[in-house]
Amino acid sequence: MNKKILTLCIIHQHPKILLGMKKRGHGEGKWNGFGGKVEQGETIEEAARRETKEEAGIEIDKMNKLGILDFEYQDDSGNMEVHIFCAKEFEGSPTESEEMKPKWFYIDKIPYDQMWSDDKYWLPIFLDGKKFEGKFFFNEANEIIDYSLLEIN
Ligand code: 6OG
Repeated sequence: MNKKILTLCIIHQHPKILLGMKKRGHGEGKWNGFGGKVEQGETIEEAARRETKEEAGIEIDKMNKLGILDFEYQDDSGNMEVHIFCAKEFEGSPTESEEMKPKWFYIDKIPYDQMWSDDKYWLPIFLDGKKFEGKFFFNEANEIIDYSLLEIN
């Protein structure tokens, strides 16, 4: 099985989070954090910083890894392990890129109906500042067929 390692970074400045509308590729038309594949020769944290800079034009220094999620597909083709980071501070101002259009959302107005279907399960734990680990199984229509999710102390 060939599992890709990816990052996902959400800026949380209470009571708001910064998300981006994915303009192309995997997840197009969905709001999500910033992130992508870890490249050879970089650490997972370096990849998280690079992707956030590329997609939203902002620089992150301190960040906290809150979650690791496995996404598995029936044919194993798109399986991934996603490392989810929270950052409170950043430099620069969020700027639209070719890939993402950033926007702030109040945490009581998160657009779950325009996000990946797993997000409504783990994002509330993330917003509490808690750590979590989980696995989501998707069918070919990108629907969740099974999942497990654990909060970690
Ligand atoms: P590129 O392939 O564009 O990076 N991603 C997901 N995020 C959530 N919340 N749920 C999913 O459910 C996801 N599948 C992928 C990981 C893709 C970006 O999208 C995230 C990366 O940040 C299936 O380089």
